[in-house]
Amino acid sequence: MSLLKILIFPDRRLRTVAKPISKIDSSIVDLANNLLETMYSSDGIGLAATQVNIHKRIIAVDTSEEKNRPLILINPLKKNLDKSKSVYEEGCLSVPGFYEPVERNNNVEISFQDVKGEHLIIKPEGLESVVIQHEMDHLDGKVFVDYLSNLKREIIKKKLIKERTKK
Ligand code: GNR
Ligand code: NI
Repeated sequence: MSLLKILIFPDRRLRTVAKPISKIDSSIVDLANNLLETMYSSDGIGLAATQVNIHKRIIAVDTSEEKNRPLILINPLKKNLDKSKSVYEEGCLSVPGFYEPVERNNNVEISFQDVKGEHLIIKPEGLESVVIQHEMDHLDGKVFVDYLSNLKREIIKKKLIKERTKK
């Protein structure tokens, strides 16, 4: 297993649209394990391959208290089941130190493949639903700051660029 380096906003590579995974082989299983290892070691509850500069449609999620319920979603697709939405204070490993409210759908159905290539459908609830939608945005080159006002986003951008120059 290996720890992967996480891209920090406003890195343009976070804007890349990831490609579908056509063959789920051992290299994809390795990538899944590396995403989980990187997510856990960064204290994240989700991680998209886009964030580690790998532009394939695969995400890792674990919203369990004990951090013992790893979930890997390959080629995930979302269907909104109704129009009901909630706001949640979101953070992102690619936007370290900033937490802002984002509105997302409550009731979604996610179809995906697992690491065995099996086609599955889940209806996630609560935080898990928020995180899966947040991760799927990454695969489309979207970051949660895109939902904020231009002013808020520009302030966050300036601060993160300044942080970067310190390192
Ligand atoms: O670790 C994370 N926490 C989090 C909190 C609220 C809403 C979404 C998230 S996802 C984030 C990890 C991350 O950046 N995934 O892309
Ligand atoms: Ni994120």
